[in-house]
This record gives sequence, structure tokens and C-alpha cells, in this order.
Amino acid sequence: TRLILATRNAKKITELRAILAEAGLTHELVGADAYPEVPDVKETGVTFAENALLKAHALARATGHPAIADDSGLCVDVLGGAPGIFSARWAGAHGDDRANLELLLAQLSDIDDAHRAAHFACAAALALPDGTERVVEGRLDGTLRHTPSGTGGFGYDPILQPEGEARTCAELTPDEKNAISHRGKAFRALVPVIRELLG
Ligand code: ITT
Ligand code: NA
Repeated sequence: TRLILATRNAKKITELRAILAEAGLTHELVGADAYPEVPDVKETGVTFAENALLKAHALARATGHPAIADDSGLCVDVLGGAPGIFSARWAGAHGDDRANLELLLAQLSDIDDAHRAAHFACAAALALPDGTERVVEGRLDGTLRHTPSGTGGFGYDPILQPEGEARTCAELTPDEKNAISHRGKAFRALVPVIRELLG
């Protein structure tokens, strides 16, 4: 069965392919870029789960194939959970990882190490063309560094140091990140659901 990855974020697609292959999923995975005629859906939801479902339904409806979507972000305790669902456009332009990270560090410049708790969150959604939907979530807890470190991953990875880890997410290997990440947890939980609904 063909399964559409309802995302245009190339770094996410790379991680998702590795996570789903490792979990033994054998479906043909096709990125949203294979359907350039399908317009991007407006992420009007107020939760990661709502936005993931919006993205999955839009691709499933438009392509006639089941679709899975990721909505994810960084939630900072001292900012009341921000940037949260606004993580991709925190500094204004959508997907400007460097500007987003630098703005966040500036906003946290007065916050000491004891108050820099944060977590990555991911909602993983599956939608079928007939409207059937499922959504599951995963998170990765940690603390935020004062300066970026590492070149792996994407987004806020250079400043998030997972609990019990001395390195940032950007200093982990791809396999190490996927093993503990919000995205790894959410999509590993989605695999049995995909198997149940699609075989
Ligand atoms: P799609 O909507 O096409 O999937 P997007 O990049 O716009 O792509 P989101 O709306 O889910 O995706 O925003 C995700 C943002 O959250 C991303 O730009 C990063 O800033 C941050 N983020 C999510 N997962 C992350 C991770 O594993 N490591 C670091 N930052 C992450
Ligand atoms: Na989003």
C-alpha cells in the first residue's frame, strides 16, 4: 500500500523514513512533494494533534491514499509552553530554523539553568480517504543550553539537551536521536495502528 507522508519538511521525512523502516513498516512511502498540485493546508488547529490531523486528512482526501502527518514543536516551561505549535515560525518566516533558535535564546537569556526545562512534542496522525483518523503523541524532555552545539538534526536540536544526556540532540547520531525522540516515540506508536487499519 502507498502511504503519503503529509509533510514538506525534508529533515522530518528523513527521520520518518528511518523510524518507520526500523519499525518494520514495508509500505511505499511517498512525500507530499510528489503531489505539488495539492495546496498546503492551513494549520489552524490549536494543538499538535489537531494540526497533524488537518495535514493528514488534506493529503488523504486529495490523493485517495492513506496519509500520515507529523506536527511537532518545542515547548518551554518558563514561556508557558511556547513556542509550541508556533515553533516553525517563531521568528516570523516559516521554517527559518536559525532565526527561530536565535530569537528563543535571546528570550531566555536571563533564565538560569534551573529554569530551562523544555520538551519536544510530536503528534503523529493517520488519515484514510474515507475519513477514518487516528492520532498518537510522543515527547522528549530536556533542558535548553545557552548556546547552540552540534550540526545534526534540525530546528531547535542544537539547544535541547535530553534528560540524562550530556550532548544536545544535534550532537546525537540520527539513530540515537530517533531512539529517544518525540517523533520516534509517536511514530513507533502509530505503526501498530497503521498495520491494524491498512494491513
Ligand atoms: P510540515 O508542516 O510540512 O510537516 P513544518 O516544518 O512546517 O513541516 P511543523 O509545523 O510541525 O512542521 O513545525 C515543526 C517545527 O518544530 C520545526 O520547524 C522545528 O522548529 C521544531 N521541531 C520539530 N521537531 C523537531 C526536532 O526533532 N528537532 C528540533 N526541532 C524540531
Ligand atoms: Na505546525
